[in-house]
Amino acid sequence: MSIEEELKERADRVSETIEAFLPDEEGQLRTITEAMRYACLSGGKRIRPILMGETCLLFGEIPKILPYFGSAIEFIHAASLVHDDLPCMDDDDLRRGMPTTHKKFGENFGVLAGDALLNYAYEVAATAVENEAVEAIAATNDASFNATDARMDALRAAKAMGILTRNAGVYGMIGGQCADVEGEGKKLSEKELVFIHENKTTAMIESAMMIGAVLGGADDDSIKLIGQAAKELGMAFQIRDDILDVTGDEETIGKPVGSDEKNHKYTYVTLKGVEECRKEVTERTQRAITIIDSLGGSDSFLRRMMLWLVDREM
Ligand code: GRG
Repeated sequence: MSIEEELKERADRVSETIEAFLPDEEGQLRTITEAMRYACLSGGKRIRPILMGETCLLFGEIPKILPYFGSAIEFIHAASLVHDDLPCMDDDDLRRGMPTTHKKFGENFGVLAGDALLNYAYEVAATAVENEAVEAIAATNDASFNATDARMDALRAAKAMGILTRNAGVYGMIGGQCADVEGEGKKLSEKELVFIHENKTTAMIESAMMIGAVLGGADDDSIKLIGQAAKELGMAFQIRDDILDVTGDEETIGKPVGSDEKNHKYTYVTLKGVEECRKEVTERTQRAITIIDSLGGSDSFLRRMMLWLVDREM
């Protein structure tokens, strides 16, 4: 099977999982639930949940709460795309080859669908944390359970919740977006660009991989190393995104090419040119791969996926 086929198989499984978590379209909430489902179920590579699962497998088995966190991170990602496409942000009409959520449901429901998905992500993740806490308490009163394991699972769920919320927030993705908006139309320094990329895009890649490591039972040093690898990968991923915005094919990437120029965005490509950017993508990817190899991942799907991500055409 090719890497694309393997990724597609995993992405389809993620889509089934998130579809099962999403609220049904019904009653007075029909429009908002339809918009939430549209924003989440109209394509997408699902790389964050897949990265979470594959990182988890480097350290242990997939625990039963991972689908909650995998779905939650995809809901946050979808919310961010819906808001990013709004007229007050990038004002884009096309996403994943389809009309953007506000184009289909109106600007008001674009705002509301983003809000609802962001909150729904936390509702789903909080359910996992609550379930693990209930099990840990039950285990202390029942000799047939291993209370220490149950308490560790509860602690890991709480840690995962912390990572999920922090990395999406003002000290993560939202903070990066704020700096991006303020930087529009300005010539930025490399330091300013790195701040934007590290927060707007990389924080969510970091969140996915670190949550995977935590839920897989990695020790603190390994979690830190995964964080470093994710930072390199996330930066390489965003620089690749900047390159594709200039050199990509609209049909393959599913959104308009030249969106950064249209929005007067100063990107890595504007700063360094395409060739220098390609070099940086390779170097950062190599550093990320070296870390994954040091953690025993030299034969892992995660490693192959990372190489594909930074060389992708979509
Ligand atoms: C409402 C949660 C929330 C946030 C508001 C608008 C905003 C703040 C943040 C935008 C962040 C953003 C859009 C970053 C870009 C990251 C990026 C490169 C997205 C493309 O990710 P892919 O390629 O997309 O994984 P698919 O379509 O495959 O899912």
